[in-house]
Amino acid sequence: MKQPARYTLTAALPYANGPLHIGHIAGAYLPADIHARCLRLQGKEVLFVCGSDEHGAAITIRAIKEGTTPQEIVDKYHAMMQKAFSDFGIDFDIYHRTSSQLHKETSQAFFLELEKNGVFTQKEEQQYFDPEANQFLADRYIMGTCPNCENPNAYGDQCEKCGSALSPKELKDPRSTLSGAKPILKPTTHWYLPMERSQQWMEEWINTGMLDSVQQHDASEWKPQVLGQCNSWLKEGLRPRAMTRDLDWGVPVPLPGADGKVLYVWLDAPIGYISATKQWALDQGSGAGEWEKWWKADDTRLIHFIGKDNIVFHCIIFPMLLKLHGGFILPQNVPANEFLNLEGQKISTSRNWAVWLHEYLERWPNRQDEMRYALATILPEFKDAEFTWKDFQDKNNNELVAILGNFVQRIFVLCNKYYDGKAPEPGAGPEQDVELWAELNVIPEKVAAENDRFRFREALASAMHAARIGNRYLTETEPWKLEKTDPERTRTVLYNGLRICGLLSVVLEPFLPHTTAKLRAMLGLKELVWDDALRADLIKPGMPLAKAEHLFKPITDEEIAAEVERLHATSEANMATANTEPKDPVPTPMEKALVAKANITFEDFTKLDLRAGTIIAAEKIPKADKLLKLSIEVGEPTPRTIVSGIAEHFEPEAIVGSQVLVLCNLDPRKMRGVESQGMVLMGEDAQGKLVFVQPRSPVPNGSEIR
Ligand code: B3M
Ligand code: ZN
Repeated sequence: MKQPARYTLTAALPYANGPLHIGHIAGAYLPADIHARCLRLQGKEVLFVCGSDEHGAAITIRAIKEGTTPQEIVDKYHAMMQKAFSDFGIDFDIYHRTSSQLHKETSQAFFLELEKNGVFTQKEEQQYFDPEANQFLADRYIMGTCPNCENPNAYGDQCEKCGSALSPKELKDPRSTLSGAKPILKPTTHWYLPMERSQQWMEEWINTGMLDSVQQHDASEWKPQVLGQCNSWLKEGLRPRAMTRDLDWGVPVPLPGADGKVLYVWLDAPIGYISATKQWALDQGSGAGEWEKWWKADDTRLIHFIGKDNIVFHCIIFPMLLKLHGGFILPQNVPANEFLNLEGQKISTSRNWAVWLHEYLERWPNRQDEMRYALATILPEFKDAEFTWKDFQDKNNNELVAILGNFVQRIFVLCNKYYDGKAPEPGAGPEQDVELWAELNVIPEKVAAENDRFRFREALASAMHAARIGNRYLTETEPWKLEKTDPERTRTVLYNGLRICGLLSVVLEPFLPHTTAKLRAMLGLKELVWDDALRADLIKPGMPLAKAEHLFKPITDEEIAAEVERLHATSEANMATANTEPKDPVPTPMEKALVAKANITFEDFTKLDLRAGTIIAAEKIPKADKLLKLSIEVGEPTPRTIVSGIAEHFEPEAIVGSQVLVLCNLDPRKMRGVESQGMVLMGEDAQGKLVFVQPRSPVPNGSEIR
C-alpha cells in the first residue's frame, strides 16, 4: 500500500428532515472530527467533507407531516444542522447540500457515465401506486402488516419492530402513507444495478483488500462488525437493486423517457461527498481539476465515518458504483460505529427520546467540550454504548474538573503567586525528572497511533493520562511546601508543570478544541502543531501567563436531575399526542443487556462448544466464599472440573445430580489453584438469585446444544 499523501474524510450526510441528536454525533461526526483534527495537527493534508442529504422519502414524508414543501423542510433543517455542527466545533472543510445545482450536475454526470459503461439493466415491474395521490409508492411511502411479526406499522422496506428487511409486496394489508388509500399495482420501468455481477471482486476486495491485483487496504484494520455485516450481505448473494425511483423530489434521471423519475437516494447521496469536494475546490479558487486528487489519486486515503445502519451502502454499493464508473479510488476504511442508547432506551426521534444537539448548546452555552468529552469516552466503537446524564456529570466532575482543570489551575495559581505571573526559569539538574519525561514523551506518539487505528476512546484516555501524571507529580513534589525550603527545585517543578500544560494543549486538541484554545491563550501560545507538544523550549522562562482560571466547573445534582426530568417530560408529552408512527419498543433491563452487544455471525455462534452435562460432585473451595468446585459429566471419558462462582447461591450437596448446560471450549483458567475447564451457564431470577439453565426434560450428557 502506498504511503498516504492526503486524506479525504467523509462523515455521513445527515438527512435534512430533523435536528441532530447526540446519537448522530457519537456515531459519525465526533469520531470523524477527532480524526481530522489529529491528522491536521500532525501536518497531514486533510479534507473533511459533509453536507445535508436533502433527497429521498425521508424528506418528502416529513414535508407532508409538517404540512409544507420539501424545499422548506430542507432549507430549515440544513441551516439548523449546519449551525449546530459549527457551534459544537465539528470542523468540516465544507458542509454542502445535495439540493445544490452543482450536486445535481455531478450526480447526473455520474449516472450517465455508468449508463454509458453499460452498467445498468432496465426492468419493467409491477409496483404499488396510490390512485388518490396519483403517485408510485416507493419504500417508506407504503406501510402494512409485517409478514414476520404481524407489526401493523411495518414499512415497505423494513419492519422496525422485528428488524427484517422487506419489499413492499410482502406487506399484508398495504396502505399508502400519503393518503391512507389501498394501493394498486401498476407497471413501471427502472434502472437496476445488477450487483451480482460484482460479487466476486467485491468479496475479495473487502476481505483481502486486493483489487485488480493491487493491495488497497489491510482488511485486518477493518472493524470486525463492519466486515461481519458486509459478509452476511455477500453470503446471501448480491442481487439487482433499483437505482431510480418514481418521485418528484430528487435528482431527475437525465435520460429520455425517464420523466417523473429521480435517482435513488442512495445513489445520489454518496456522490454528495464528491460534489462537496468540488464546491470546496471552487470556494478555494483552485483550478477546476483540483478536486480530483482527493478522489482519484492512488496516494489519497479515503475514509468514510458512518453509523452501523449505513455500512452496506458505504462498503458495498458506493464502492461498486465508484469502480464501475472508473477512475475513482475506493475507501481505505469505513470505521462505522454502533449505536448510542440514552438512559436505558434506544434513542427515538418519534418518541422524542433524545438529547438534541441544538438544544444542548442552548441550555449549556459554551460547554461544548463537556459533551464532546462525555461522548468521546463512550463512543460505541465496537458495541452499542449508553449515554446517561449521570455519567455526563461524573465525567465532568471527576475527570475534567478534578483531573484536567485542577492540574492546570494549580500550576497557574502557583506561578502567579511565586513568579508574578511569569514562567519560571527551571533550576539546574536536567537529570531530575527523567522518569516523569520518560512517561510523558511517549504520549503524543500513542495518541497519534490510536487515532490512526480509529480507537478514539483509547486515544483520549492516553491524552488525559498526561494530566494524571501531572497531578501525581504535584502530589509527590508538593511545590506549595517546597517553595519554603528549595525555591530552585520549585521553579523546576512548576516549569515542568507548564510544559505539561503545553503538551495537554496539543494532545487534547482533537477532543476538546475549545478548552485547548483557552489553555493556549492562558499560556500565551499561538496555534500549535503536534510536534510542539514535546518541544523543550515551548515554554520560555519569563513569558507572561494569564491569571489562574477554572477550565471547567462542577455540574450539580440539580442540573442533572433537571435534564433527566426534561427528557422524561418531553418524551411523555410527545407520547400523549401519539400519532400512528411505530414506536421503538422500550427494552426491559434484560433486553438492554442484549442490545448492548454487537451482532455476531452464525459462524461465531458455531464456535461455541455447548453441551449438556450433569453435576456429579460439588465442594466448597477453602477460603473462597464464592467458588464451588464442580465435577461435571459432559459425555467424555472423565468428568470435567469446573470452578463456578455460585457458592453463595447453592449448597454443594443440593446440586449434585442437576443437569446443566456447559460451555466446554472456554480457555481453561486457574482459580485458587484449581484449573477450571469450562463454564456452567446461569440465569438470574427476578430476585437476582442465580439459577441453572437446564433442558426442559433430561437429555444425554454430552448432547450438543445448538
Ligand atoms: N442520509 C442516512 C442517514 O442519515 C443517509 C446517509 C447518507 S451518507 C451518503 O443515516
Ligand atoms: Zn416485523
